[in-house]
Amino acid sequence: MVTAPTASNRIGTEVALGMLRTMLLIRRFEEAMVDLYQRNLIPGFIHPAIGEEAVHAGVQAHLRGVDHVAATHRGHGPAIAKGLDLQGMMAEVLGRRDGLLGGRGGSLHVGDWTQRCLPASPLVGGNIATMTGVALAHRDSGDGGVAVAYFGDGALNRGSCHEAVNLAAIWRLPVVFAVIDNGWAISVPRSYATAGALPDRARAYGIPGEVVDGKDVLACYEGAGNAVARARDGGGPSMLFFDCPRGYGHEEGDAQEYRDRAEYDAARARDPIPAAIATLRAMGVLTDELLTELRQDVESQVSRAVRFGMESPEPDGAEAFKFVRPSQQQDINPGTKS
Ligand SMILES: Cc1ncc(C[n+]2csc(CCOP(=O)(O)OP(=O)(O)O)c2C)c(N)n1
Repeated sequence: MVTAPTASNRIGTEVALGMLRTMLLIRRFEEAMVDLYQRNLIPGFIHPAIGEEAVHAGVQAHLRGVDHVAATHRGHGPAIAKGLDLQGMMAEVLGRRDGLLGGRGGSLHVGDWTQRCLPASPLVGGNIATMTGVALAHRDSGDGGVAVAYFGDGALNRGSCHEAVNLAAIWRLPVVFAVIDNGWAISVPRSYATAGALPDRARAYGIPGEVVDGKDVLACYEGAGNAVARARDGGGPSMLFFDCPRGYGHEEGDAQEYRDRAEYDAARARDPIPAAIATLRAMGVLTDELLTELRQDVESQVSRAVRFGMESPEPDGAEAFKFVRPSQQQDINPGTKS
């Protein structure tokens, strides 16, 4: 008798639990960051991606060390799923000297070149063409690597997005364009700014374009599996459209007065973490004890990161311009010039 594959034998316990761990880590890191921000301890802006954890956990479960990811202004999820150092990340968000970029980049540029997670791009859509270039480098070096570019539905409307996806398609580059369709670009609803159905964008380039439930980690895992394998095997790019309604403001502190309460509540109710927990329980791979253990481990990692970040010194003012412009690597006192 042939039995239909169940979620547990399609995915495997280790991968399933790994994805849950990633989701919990992203969520706790961002909750801790929001708390620090509300206490005025974080300079600048933060753009949490609470509710988008399943996308990064599902996509990045397929990645290998050689692969690259690039994030948007909501960059903590991809960075954590890539395994970046949590303490260095938290220190960076706090603008401290031990941050991954010496505290110069903050939340909006979080990343680590050495881990192949490009510093996030606060220029909307700024990473799309970059990742087409990274994919070209992977193809030419023959290292078997894949590039994943995350961006929002708003970024789809940048002209540079068209150019980059078109090039990736005609050159069959190993890149996955992962569109997180949260329905909004700050206060502009997608229906206002984006014509047509999203998968038609992919069809126009002759590449696969699949809509995936971005709140369902197994759906994200399976959707991304095909796209990553296709890229790795020389089949060229794909576009995935993760349906992921935004249950939060654009940035922390956004009062969302432009938004209908019922729509917000409905988006918020679709929380991928309880959904993943229920699925893993149904698969028989998650017990109460295991969940408690996972949560405790995540809690202690995030608390350690917060403590490390808070104890890290402020950056040295004399070093502030290092890396800003090549000529200023030596010139650490630009105020003396006209
Ligand atoms: C080139 C550019 N234009 C405008 C902005 C201002 N801006 C910041 S975020 C944002 C909306 C982005 O929406 P989307 O790409 O859907 O991502 P989301 O914030 O929804 O995750 C805009 C317009 C910017 N940062 N860069």
